[in-house]
Amino acid sequence: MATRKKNDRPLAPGAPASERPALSEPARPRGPLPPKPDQAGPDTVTATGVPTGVAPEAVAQQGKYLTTAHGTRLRDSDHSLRAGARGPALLQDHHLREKVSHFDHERIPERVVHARGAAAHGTFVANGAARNICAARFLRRGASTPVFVRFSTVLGSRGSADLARDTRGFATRFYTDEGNYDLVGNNIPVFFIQDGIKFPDVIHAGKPHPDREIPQAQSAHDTFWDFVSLHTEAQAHTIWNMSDRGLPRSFRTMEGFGVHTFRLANAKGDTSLVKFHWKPRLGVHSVTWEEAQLASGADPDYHRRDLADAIEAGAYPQWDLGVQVMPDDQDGYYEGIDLLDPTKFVPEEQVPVQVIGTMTLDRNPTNYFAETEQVAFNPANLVPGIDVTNDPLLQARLFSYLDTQLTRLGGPNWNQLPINRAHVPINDMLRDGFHQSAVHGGVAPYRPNSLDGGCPFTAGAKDGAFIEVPETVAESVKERRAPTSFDDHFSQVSLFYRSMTPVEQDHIVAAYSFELAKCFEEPIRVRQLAALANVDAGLCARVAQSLGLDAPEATVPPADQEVSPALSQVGGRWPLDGRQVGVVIGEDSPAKDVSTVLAAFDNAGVTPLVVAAHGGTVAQTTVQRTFATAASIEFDALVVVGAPGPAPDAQPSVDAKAGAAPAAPVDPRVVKLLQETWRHCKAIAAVGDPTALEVAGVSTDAPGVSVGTADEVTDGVLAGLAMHRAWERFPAG
Ligand code: HDD
Repeated sequence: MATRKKNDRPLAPGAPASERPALSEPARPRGPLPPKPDQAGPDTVTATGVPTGVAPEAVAQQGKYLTTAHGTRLRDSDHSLRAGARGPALLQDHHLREKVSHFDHERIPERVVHARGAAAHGTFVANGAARNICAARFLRRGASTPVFVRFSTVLGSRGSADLARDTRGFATRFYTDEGNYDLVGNNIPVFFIQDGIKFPDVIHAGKPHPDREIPQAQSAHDTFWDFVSLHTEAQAHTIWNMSDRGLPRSFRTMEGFGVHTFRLANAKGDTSLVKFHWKPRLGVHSVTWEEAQLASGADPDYHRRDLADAIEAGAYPQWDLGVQVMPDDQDGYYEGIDLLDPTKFVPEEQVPVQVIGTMTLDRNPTNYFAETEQVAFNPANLVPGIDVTNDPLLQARLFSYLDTQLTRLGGPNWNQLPINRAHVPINDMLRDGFHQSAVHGGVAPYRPNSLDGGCPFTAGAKDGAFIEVPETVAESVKERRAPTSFDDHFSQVSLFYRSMTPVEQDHIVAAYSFELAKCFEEPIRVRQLAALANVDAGLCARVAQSLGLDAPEATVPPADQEVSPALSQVGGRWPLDGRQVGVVIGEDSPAKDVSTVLAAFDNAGVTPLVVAAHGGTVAQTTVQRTFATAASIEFDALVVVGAPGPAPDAQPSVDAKAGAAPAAPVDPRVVKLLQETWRHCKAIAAVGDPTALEVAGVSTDAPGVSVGTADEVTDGVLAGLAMHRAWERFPAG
């Protein structure tokens, strides 16, 4: 609180100038103001677990007695107040009105894009490698910073399926000791458009058709392909969506990208241009299109469940944060690549990614709405040392994210919500507005002032102020125009396709063929084929053949024939943390074999899920999935121990007596599990009896298939899991 000084007394009207107090502002800041109530929320911990000092029993729903929203204890919350047990409800019933009225207003507008998401808390630890290029304190060696990360799909509504073919959002908030820094990226390093003014266009085209509001959460429809075939700069992003990147196996196995080029400044003010990368320690893996479709029905929460389960199981996902560093000569080009064009990436072979720290996600949110839904990221949340560039897509984002929260979170005070609150003192001069939960002290929320002792003061560079990097603005003509370097819409799309392995190229061909076949209008298919002709003649010919159309000729000169192997996600051996294996058993499966298999997977950090004909105990083992509830999509590999046997309820058919075929030797649901696992190129094994595999048509000498003792097959399965898939089997009939 400001203390009034003697000469602060109000003047009588018309007092002579000589009697007026000195006009100058206070010149030195006084000590810090006491914390405001908005810096100590009503919850016991802040969003990232920092204790606020409030007793835990004060948390809603944790206390002993049920109360109204105003704290009065309630005797009954199950019956409304009525005029007699069979009479009408009374308007007097405050609790009925409060309970129903609050419920009526429980929903807020979903995000206009990225509505469906899942999130987790964690920590980022810097390794200090960025010390020469960036002054941000959270990048100093050993600095440990709380983070909150939200992953999302882009197009679908909040209740849509996780495994839609789509881009995934990868938004990270660092609660640094210099304020919040938000890196709001995607799992794809390029974007659909070059200028933010086109964002409403691409999103309107991708969202369901406005008349019937179908299809949900997907790009396989006319308006999307109409737009991207006309607006060919979108081809750069589209091919990534048509690749395996559009169908991640897990949020834990996705790369993340800051997309734009950012400008870093070190303590001396030297600057460099960087691209941010998140590299998953588990590798980059995807599912097949058939699995994605199955998952959308069997488990629409596939990714959300996987993230929460892995964290709960202690398999904490980790990503290394890396940067590609380019010199900042302020013209924004690097060896012919326009760094201000967000449809372009910098091949890792050209500029390697240097790791500057590691993020570990180790805590699930306590409450989805309070944290995952109410978190509001903003690319404009920057800290000293990290600045934006003139990328016209980024420039529009600097406006959009703050603006959208006014509607979504109902007013200008969303930054006071626990999940959005910075972990540093807030001394702004923003006041009032809907849902103001701060009780501001002081009388002078304006600058300059003398009544609050001039506070708060502005800071200088030494006090940790954010100071924009001084940049010469080269062109000063006010115009609506893109630089000519933005005209190249195809060379990196070709590079991407050429850099894929044959199986990845097959997936891309299949994806374009599927999506375009879903378009009703033939001119749209023909126009998209014309774009593909400029990407790769072979790709275009294969998609054209699938659609039954002619392949057009390219209209731009062919790109050079370089490749970037780093773009492919096939190959390598990866950690197994949090992987799941289905272990199918029957009444006659040897209990010793079952326990050997389960122990081997447990020891390797893989989660075995026992599948049997019925729940309870089978072969002395607790069953986790029955043939009715098991779905192949939740297993990264499948092991059959012994003979799972025929369907338990299989009765000899009426015709059996007349010599018809007896009941199938293997339950058809097990056959289906095996056939899907086979088609999806996952590891398969049989301990002892290979009958089930043979009935399912699984070739026992194919890559990724093992038959043998319990020890032999678990070794084979673990090796198969480490390679993710036996793609040699693709396409498996
Ligand atoms: Fe955006 C949300 C990522 C371009 C406008 N965006 C949003 C989210 C992510 C991205 C991950 C979800 C954040 C969360 O989990 O809450 N957006 C991107 C990337 C882009 C991009 C990587 C390009 C490189 N976005 C972009 C443009 C605009 C927007 C050009 C507008 C001009 N984005 C929004 C938004 C959203 C959003 C409408 C919806 C909800 C929100 O912001 O908070 O303002």
